[in-house]
Amino acid sequence: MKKLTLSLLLFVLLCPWLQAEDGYRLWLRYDKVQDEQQLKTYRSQVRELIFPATSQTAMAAREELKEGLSGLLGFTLPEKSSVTQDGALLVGTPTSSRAIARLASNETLKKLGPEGYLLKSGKVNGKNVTVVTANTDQGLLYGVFALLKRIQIHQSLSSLSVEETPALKVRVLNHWDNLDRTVERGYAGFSLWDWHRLPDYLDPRYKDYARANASIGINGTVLTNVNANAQVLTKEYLQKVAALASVFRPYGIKVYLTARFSAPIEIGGLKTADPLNAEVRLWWKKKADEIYTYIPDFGGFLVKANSEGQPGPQNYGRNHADGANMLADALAPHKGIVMWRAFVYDNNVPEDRAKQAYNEFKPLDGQFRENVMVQVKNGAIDFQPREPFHPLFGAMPKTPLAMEFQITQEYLGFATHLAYLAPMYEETLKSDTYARGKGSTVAKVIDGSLEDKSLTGMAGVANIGNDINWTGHPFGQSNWYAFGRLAWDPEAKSEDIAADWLRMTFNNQASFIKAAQSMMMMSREAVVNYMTPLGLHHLMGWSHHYGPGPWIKDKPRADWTSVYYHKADSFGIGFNRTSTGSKALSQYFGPVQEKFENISTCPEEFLLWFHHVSWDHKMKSGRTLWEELCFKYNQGVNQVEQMQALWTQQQGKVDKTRYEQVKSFLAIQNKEAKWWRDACLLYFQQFSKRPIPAQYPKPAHTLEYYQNLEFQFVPGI
Ligand code: BDP
Repeated sequence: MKKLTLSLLLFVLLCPWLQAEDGYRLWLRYDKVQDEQQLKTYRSQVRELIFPATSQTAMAAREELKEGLSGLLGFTLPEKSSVTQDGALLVGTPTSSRAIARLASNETLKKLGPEGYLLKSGKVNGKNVTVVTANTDQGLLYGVFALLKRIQIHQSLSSLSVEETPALKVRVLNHWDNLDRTVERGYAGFSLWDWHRLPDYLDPRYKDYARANASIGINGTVLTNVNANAQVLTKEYLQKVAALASVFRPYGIKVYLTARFSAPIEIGGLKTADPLNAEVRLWWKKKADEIYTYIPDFGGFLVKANSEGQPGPQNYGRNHADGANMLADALAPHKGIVMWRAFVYDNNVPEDRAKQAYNEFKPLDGQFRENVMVQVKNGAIDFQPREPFHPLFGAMPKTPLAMEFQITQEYLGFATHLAYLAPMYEETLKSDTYARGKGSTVAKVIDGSLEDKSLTGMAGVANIGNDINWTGHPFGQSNWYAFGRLAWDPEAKSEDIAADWLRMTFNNQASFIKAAQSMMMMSREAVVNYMTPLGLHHLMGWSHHYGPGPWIKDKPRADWTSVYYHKADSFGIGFNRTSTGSKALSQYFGPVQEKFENISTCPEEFLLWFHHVSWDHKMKSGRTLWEELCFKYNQGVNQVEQMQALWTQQQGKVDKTRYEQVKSFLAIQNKEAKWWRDACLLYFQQFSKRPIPAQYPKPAHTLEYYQNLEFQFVPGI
């Protein structure tokens, strides 16, 4: 018996995937390669390291590589100054290493640009070597992470010839973090930025945060909420920001701040913030100069103006270009940029909210300075579980447009629902705008290739907080990871990204990867189905956005209610945005317009987004619209049940801590999916006056019950 317990204990100790994992290490775990054969091969291919490093970035890369390799291969790699044997790993730029200068052709290096890298097998002094090279140390850092990843996911190191360059220039996280450490729409604890203890105390997490971002190619971070506080632009806070910037700098991560438009009044003592006023312009210029004395590589400003009560140029009768250009002029001497958000809509404008950003911005095309990007949300309404692509993409050929994705799951179940968002991002990126004929995808608009733009970018509203596992839900990490991968390569595939993330975050067992990957791939569609199927949108609870609230009406702003969007009545349901309705479709290019305008060609997943449809409308399945709605809501719940079944089969294949946590969260997701289904169907049934088909479970409670639920302390507000 004793022997058995001992061998069990040994077994557990030797199987890292069964040990406790708190998720802190994210996808950078670097545990020893489990497959003996694989390990042997890697050990024969990586036997010594030659990595001349002088810059902070190169030193950070070398440290990462040494730690990563010693974890993965289980021994400390000897460091040499030149190649002495087969299996040498040679890392450097052509300037730092002569051997590399000889190996990498000038042509290849030119293609790599300032951030790309090359992994190559070759020979130096007759010995087999693996080379990691780039034009800059930042490129080297990315190359080092790529090499480590290959080992983490058990890819071969033989006959390597991998060239990678990022498709987008600015790859940033947007933290909606407040100075009091609350996080707007953040569901993973408080802000990572410990403003009170900064600049003197540098939490080690800052470095791990930077490592994680660099590993996926993220090269910038906006530290503060778009609903901005001018305080962050004061000397006291700039010193704190500078301290964070100093931790991030070696990892190639620039710091950006949100600029409150009224800051000249609030902290500058001026009477106005009019962007055409000389004093105001001078104030911003001096402010920018001051910022750069603290942070010489400061990235620039992100601005939310004249939106949801935020101040902006329109307060002074000026337009968005006037506002953006004033800030751009202040930043230009320092090479800073402005990311000006297109998320604007006004309750007092008698126009479909979905049309307002386009109406506001399209006429300004060509009026922005060169260092301005207009940052457009994923979806003309607001980051819904499924939205058609924003009509601004393709509509402003003279202006660089950046994509803003939401990583935090404000509308997709907070940090308790498992929703892998890459398929949603991919769906949008692949959408064809037809701006320059067929093939003018959103990806091509934002990567600048469609209109030959050099300033390009993608922003992701972060889901990161101070929870031990960073994102609250262990699978929330995959969305952070996927965002970085897609910002680097907007053509990357969700499935591949999921598999890579799973391998690095959990393990390389084929059966586990297959099951967990299929669970991830179905998860976003499940959420769409149990929350807002068939093009429905904006049905969530009032203000906190938790749970269903299709009945929300009579609030101070109509465009914050649900009835504004679903328009359910005795005839049917859905928002008519065709030529007989709000005409929002006129904002899209011809072929897109035509496809959505015609109810028989409009994809059913967008049906109620664009059409007000009769309850008896025949769907492709042969069901009526009402029956289809019942089907979809139930399908969503069934998909969560499938996800639960898939996860239960993984018991013993992943560590107990994360296994149990995911299991519990899936149970919550199941409960809440049923809540969404029952509440929405009961509510819509009042209008359809049709029964819920007998094959589906009856709602657990009455409509009144759901309508009367109240929640006091919901996270993320
Ligand atoms: C909405 C959020 C709100 C944000 C706003 C924005 O509910 O908290 O401030 O977006 O993006 O979705 O500015």
